[in-house]
Amino acid sequence: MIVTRFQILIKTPSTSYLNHFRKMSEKVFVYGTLKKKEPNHYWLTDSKNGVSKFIANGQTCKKYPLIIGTKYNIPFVLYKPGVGHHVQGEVYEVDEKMMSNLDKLEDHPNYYIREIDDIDIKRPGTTENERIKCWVYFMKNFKEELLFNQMFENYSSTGSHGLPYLESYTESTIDDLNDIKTK
Ligand code: PCA
Repeated sequence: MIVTRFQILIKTPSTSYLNHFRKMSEKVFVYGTLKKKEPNHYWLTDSKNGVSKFIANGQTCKKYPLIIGTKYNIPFVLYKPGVGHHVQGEVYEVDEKMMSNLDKLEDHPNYYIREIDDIDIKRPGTTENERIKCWVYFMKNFKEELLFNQMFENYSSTGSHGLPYLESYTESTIDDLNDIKTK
């Protein structure tokens, strides 16, 4: 039997190669310490955690309160649509492994709750706006008093607010949860 170059080409993609693309299906919008130049960005770029690919800068379609809270100066988007600003952030495409490692970092679903929301993006090199669905880490069941905190549009740990993220923060304790959550 004669095997042509064409036959070799169409046979080439291995199953793992195809799976790689199939699994890069999750899009996540990050607005806090996971953004470029912020203290947890390394988590997204460490290949031990999985695969991630930057897609575009974006902003939430709805307004939300983005605040900095707790003694660790952690950024949260409070689940209170219509209050605050269209929060600025970055969209990444991630594989399942990275998604589950991000969930570990964010302690979903104990601390943050990951939900799908509408994000408006402009892909690099284009001028058109596009509305896409992305996962977002929200703070739900939060204490109402958090709404008195300053609300930001664009988070930076080193902003003029003077509330740098405390990197020694690793796991939320029950006390930390009680600081911000009602249940
Ligand atoms: N990390 C997640 C949620 C808040 C945070 O610090 C993020 O960057 O989107």
